[in-house]
Amino acid sequence: MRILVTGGAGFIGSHYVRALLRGSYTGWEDVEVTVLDKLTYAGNLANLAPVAGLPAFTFVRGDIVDDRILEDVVPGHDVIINFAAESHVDRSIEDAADFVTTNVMGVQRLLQAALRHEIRTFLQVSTDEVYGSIDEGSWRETEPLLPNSPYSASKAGADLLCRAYHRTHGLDVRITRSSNNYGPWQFPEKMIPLFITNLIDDREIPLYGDGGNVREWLHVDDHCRGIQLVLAKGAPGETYNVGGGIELTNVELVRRLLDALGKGWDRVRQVRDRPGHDRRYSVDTTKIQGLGYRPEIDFEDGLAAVVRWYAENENWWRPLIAAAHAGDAVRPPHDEWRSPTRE
Ligand code: NAD
Ligand code: TDX
Repeated sequence: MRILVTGGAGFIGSHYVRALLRGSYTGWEDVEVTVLDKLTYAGNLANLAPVAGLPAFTFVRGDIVDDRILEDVVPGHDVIINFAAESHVDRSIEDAADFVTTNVMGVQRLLQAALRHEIRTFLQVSTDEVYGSIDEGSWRETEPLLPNSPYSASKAGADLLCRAYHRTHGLDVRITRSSNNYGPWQFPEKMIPLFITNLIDDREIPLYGDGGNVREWLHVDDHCRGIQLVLAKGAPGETYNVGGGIELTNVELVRRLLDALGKGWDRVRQVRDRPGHDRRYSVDTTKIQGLGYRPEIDFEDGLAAVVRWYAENENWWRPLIAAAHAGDAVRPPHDEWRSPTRE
């Protein structure tokens, strides 16, 4: 079986590829994997170093929007798993153009190529953010899509295109909508790795608004296991939520990170809120549980391991931070949100 993993040099895609090629998924030990990745600021070949020398692995640098690349790469694969995306909400608030290009147009080009080359199954990795924000209860997959950020709007657009390619053309498209992921190799712009790396350096951590926003945290390994389950046992045209079950306010999470790193609340700088900041995400996972899914990594253990990973792998993240400070490929989020609202 030949699997094309787009966006496989990023945080979640590279985790999936490493797990797959390590033989973690029963029945899928004999696969060949191609990673197609543009290597944006978030894509990093170091994430794939553990599998780079394997005969079953091929890397191609390229853009999912580029039809010529897709014509070269897609034929001969049985499955496409699309992780490729612009993924950071703050960047989408600064300028959403790349989000629309990659997350909407790129997915359409990929779906069209999948159709042309008779790909057996196309799995789109989506997000719980497409549902919007929910004060109480949890979303089923049948809830309407009410995205609030340009990022989530672009992901919702992709989900709708996936649905349309299934309904119109009969393409076997499956969608997973996961809650917030955490784990090693996550680019230090997302909350958990940004805060851990800042705290290691004894820098302040910027907490948006009142810190009462709630996120549901899922270890990346559990997310990838959910994706694999949907590939192996899911049904064409269906969407599956993938959740972790642990909901925390940002303040509660910050307290855990401060404790883990032996720091006090004086490291927290409360800054202006993210515009359009979703208050709470929560997914109902009854449907994927029907396929046998349950998260395996306890949040406390998982978070402690992630803190250790960043402490032990400074050679991975320091160059990324240095590039950010040099104003290179990585731009910090909008300055205004970082200006202190409380001293
Ligand atoms: P990431 O930003 O770490 O990685 C994205 C990868 O896609 C990078 O390797 C990048 O180089 C590549 N890429 C970007 N544009 C491309 C293009 N035009 N062509 C080819 N490659 C391109 O993101 P991530 O956190 O690993 O997220 C992966 C997927 O999972 C995304 O689709 C995201 O929307 C979704 N998701 C993420 C989370 C989360 O908490 N991180 C939660 C739910 C869903
Ligand atoms: O500096 C920060 N300060 C802060 O208070 C950052 C970066 C974030 N936050 C808050 C905003 C959110 O309430 O922390 C929470 C988590 O923020 P992010 O890590 O930016 O994640 P989020 O916006 O929830 O989106 C993430 O989960 C769903 C991923 O980035 C998406 O790709 C995924 O789809």
